[in-house]
Amino acid sequence: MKYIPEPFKIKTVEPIKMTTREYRQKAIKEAGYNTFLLRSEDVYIDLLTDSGTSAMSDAQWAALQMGDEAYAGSRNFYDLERTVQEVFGFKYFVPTHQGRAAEHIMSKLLIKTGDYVPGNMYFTTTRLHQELAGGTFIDVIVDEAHDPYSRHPFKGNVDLKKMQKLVDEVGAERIPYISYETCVNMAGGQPVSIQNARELKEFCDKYGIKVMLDNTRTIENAYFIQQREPGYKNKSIREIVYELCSYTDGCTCSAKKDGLVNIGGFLAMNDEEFFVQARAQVVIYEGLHTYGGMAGRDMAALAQGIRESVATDDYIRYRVEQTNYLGDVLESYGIPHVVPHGGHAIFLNARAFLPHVPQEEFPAQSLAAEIYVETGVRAMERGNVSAGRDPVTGKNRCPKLELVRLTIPRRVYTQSHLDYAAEGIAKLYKHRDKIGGLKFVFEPQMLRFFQARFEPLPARPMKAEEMVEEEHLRR
Ligand code: P61
Repeated sequence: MKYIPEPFKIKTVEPIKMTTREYRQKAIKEAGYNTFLLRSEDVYIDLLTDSGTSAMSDAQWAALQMGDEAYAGSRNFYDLERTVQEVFGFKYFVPTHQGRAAEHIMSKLLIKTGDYVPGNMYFTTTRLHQELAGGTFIDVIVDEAHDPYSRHPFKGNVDLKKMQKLVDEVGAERIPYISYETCVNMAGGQPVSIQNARELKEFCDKYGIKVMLDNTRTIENAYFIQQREPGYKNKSIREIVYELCSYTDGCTCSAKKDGLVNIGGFLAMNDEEFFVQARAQVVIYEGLHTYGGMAGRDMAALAQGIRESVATDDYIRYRVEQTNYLGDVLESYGIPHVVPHGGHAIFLNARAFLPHVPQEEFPAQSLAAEIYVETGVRAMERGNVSAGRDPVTGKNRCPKLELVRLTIPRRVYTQSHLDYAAEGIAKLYKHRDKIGGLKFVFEPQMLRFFQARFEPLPARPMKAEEMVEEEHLRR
């Protein structure tokens, strides 16, 4: 079968509003050309994020009713703790309200001023917490990750030569841990391989460096391992997830993605001392250590969500293949995007879509705004705006990847929604030469992409050689 049909049927529906182009032009202007600032009501198909946007199952809604809302010692805490231990294999569990809260606590506890924290590409909130704790992030992902057209099957992998270079330059004692992300978000949702995880763990053990997993999309990553890595075809997703985690010392997790819930997160680890310290921090920033910012019912829904996502392989196969479907339709229209297709999203290559808009004029930001005006679909910039400024030089970081992310919420949209989105983008592609760049009119200092405001710049004509260069890029 070419595309995997939904392993569920629909029990509740939520109406969504279709709007006119004129309406959307006004809405995006009011939002300062930033899709984060649009009202959800004004969006037809919301592909901003897969974070907290999943449709919960009937069993999860039932679990919500079973929330034990005790301040201390909620039975849902113990159930969630046991589920995390069983599925991911870590000894200790500390709940938080979402992923960045876990990152905050981990960074505060493990990083000292002047430390270096390597990672397989930056993530916005992860790097910010490392910097706020006095650390410097170092990118150690394989070079292929920065090339939108490299077909490497595991573009999320860490390059051990880059790790060795960092150890030689700064000394292992200044590297408390590596932040190891599964299905690397900023690279296009690209997986790591089990072999890479195993080798990384061996390397790090030699130097006393911890491997801390960003466990946000490990279940999606396990599907790619099952499909692509020799020896894993007959292993279940659950077995692969467990094995992958066994090559790490602990994790942070935004449970709003793979966990199939609208809110939640956690830290987990094997080291008892780190656990005791994390529990001490959680009561300062989040809440008591048996709820960490979640209601009892949230913990109940999350425990059920984690169990469901690994109970059989059907759900995750459908999930990742639905993303792949959107990529294939865009491919059939010749729309430039990151390959291989990632797990949670398709990432348009804004450099190739708008070769006439220089990176200082934020082509991906502009493209996301134009996609909204053309189609009512909301996407997210993942380029120069998201990367922010270097804290030392104050210059824009200008990443190699200048992308627009079309993110698929879990179990929410149908194939026809995705067809509609792709068709609209293909229509826009035909008159892309009319699209200009943007300039900042309001630029927050940290995580600027969330609240920044822009104004449009006039479109510069597209030169023949830019078209040619773009063709070259696509090959
Ligand atoms: C997302 F534009 N992701 O992808 P929290 N690690 C990883 C994540 O993907 C992640 C977090 C940690 C979001 C939400 C979001 O620049 C942005 O539960 C791999 O969101 O706190 C979140 O987890 C943080 C969107 C976050 C952004 C930061 O859409």
